[in-house]
Formats: sequence, structure tokens, C-alpha cells
Amino acid sequence: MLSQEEIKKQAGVYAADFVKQGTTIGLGTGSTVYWLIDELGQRVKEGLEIVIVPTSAQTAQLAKQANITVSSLDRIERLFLTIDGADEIDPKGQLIKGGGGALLQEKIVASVSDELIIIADNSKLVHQLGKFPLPVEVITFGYKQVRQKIVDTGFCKEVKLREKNGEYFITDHRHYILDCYCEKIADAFLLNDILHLIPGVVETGLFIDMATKAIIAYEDGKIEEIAFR
Ligand code: A5P
Repeated sequence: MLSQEEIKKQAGVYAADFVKQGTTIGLGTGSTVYWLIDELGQRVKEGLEIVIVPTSAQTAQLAKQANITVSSLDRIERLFLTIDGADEIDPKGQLIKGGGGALLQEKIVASVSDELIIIADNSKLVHQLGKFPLPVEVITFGYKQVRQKIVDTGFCKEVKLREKNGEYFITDHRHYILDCYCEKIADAFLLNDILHLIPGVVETGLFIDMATKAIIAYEDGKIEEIAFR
């Protein structure tokens, strides 16, 4: 049986076959995408020519280290494909993302991409979204009041300001993350809309109707492709 890291690697390496010569792709963030970048770096050494639009400073740095050409979204006419990880994937391909704190750029890049392929280990497949705390990116000003307004919606039992190494976690765009413990999200569309109505909320980790396909890797080495639309 494969370790968790080996399973993630399987998904990342498999997804590299979707990246065609001469294309520009959006590249997600996280420990599964790490393995995709690693594989693409190998293929670039062997002659693959690609440009990537990173969804975080971390991905930009990893791509540069792997000698992959990095561009900004503003310089791109059209994105045909983005590949990213996820924290939860439901049977219809609705997602929770942002466990790594890069949800804002990830969502912008995904929203302008014709295709979004999600790579993940099978632990990310869920019947209903919500067990994984939903990350919500907020501006730092008034975050306590915003936190309370999210609690007041009644959708989440607890809302915690994310910390890392004993300090408040700051996103690439200098915002905070509020992790919302909802347990079960019965209507992800509704929750996403309600959260967006709260002044101070920049973006939510609910990625609705964005994923076109998931590549799921299993402990026994099996890889499954699930098409969503
Ligand atoms: C980053 O902000 C996230 O959206 C990641 O895509 C997600 O957390 C999955 O990351 P892993 O591949 O590390 O589990």
C-alpha cells in the first residue's frame, strides 16, 4: 500500500500528461500540486515548453526552481487549463479549497480557465462538503465583526482566525483567513452567496461548478478520472 505522500505523487505525475507542448496552464497550490510541478520540471528538462500562471507565491517559487516559465494572469489572453488540489470534493465536483491559504488567486485563475482538473488522494472525496473547515479570506480591518457576522448566519458552529506558528496567518494578498466549522454544508451555493454579502469578505473556499474533472489516486496505486461536466 502506498503512503499518503506516494498517493499524492501518483495524482500529480498522472496529471502531467494533460499538459501539452507549447501551452500555458494555471497551476494550483499545495502538497499534491508540488508533485505535479516536480514532474513538469523533469519534462521541461527533457524538452517540454510550457508557461504557467501560478496561484500563489509558493507555486511561483517552486516553478521557477524547476526552470518552468512563469507568467502573470494579466499577460495571458486565454487559459485553457488549470490543475489544482482540493480539500474536499463532493460527488458533483463542488469543492472546498484554501487549506493552504491560496484560495483567492486559485479561484480567480480557476474562474477564467476553460477547464479545471483537480488532483487529489481519495481521502478528499466526500458525500457532503463541510467536515473540512471552510476557509474564508477577509480583509484584516474589522475581522472580529466579520467573524461574528459569519457565526450569526447560523451555518457554522465555530469560526476561528487562522494562525500559523503562533502568529496570525497572512495570505499572499495581506488578508486573514477565517476557518468556518460548518460540519455539513447542505447548500454550498447559498452559503457562498450569503458569505459574499458580508462586507469584508474577500472570497470563500467554496468552488462551485468550476471543476471539470478530478484525478483521484488510491492507496493501491489505482487512478480514477471523474468527469463533472
Ligand atoms: C491551497 O490554498 C488549497 O486550496 C489546496 O489546493 C488544497 O488545500 C489542497 O492541498 P493539498 O494538495 O496540500 O492537500
